[in-house]
Amino acid sequence: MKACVTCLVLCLGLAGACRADAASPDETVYRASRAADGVQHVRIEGGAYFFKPRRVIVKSNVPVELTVSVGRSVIPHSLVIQAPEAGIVVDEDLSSEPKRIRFTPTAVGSYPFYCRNRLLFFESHREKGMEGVLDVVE
Ligand SMILES: [Cu+2]
Repeated sequence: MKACVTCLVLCLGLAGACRADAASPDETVYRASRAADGVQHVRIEGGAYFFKPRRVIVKSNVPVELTVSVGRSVIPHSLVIQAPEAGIVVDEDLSSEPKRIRFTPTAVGSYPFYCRNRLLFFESHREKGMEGVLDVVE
């Protein structure tokens, strides 16, 4: 009986680890589509130290509206996308109040988005995992 309990705990632990490694696609990837208003609406939530989803796929030459917020916390966060070649330059401080950010991607490619914040000499939030990828597709 004891062996079974140990085994069960071990199995659950392994399952949990697997899930954390390869979270369900729905949570990590968001493929935007054009809404009735002609805009691709994307919701991104952030926190210490993540963005969800981590990968966002949008169509080129269709307006995008990101609605970005972070959980209530004393740690300040931001969202940066530096892709002027694709018409995307974002550098915004975030709060629990959702912030709307609009742009129209003009070039296909994979562009990183991340939090630029860092506390003193510690790792940046980006290094701690607060980053993701914006994929602009045809
Ligand atoms: Cu941050």
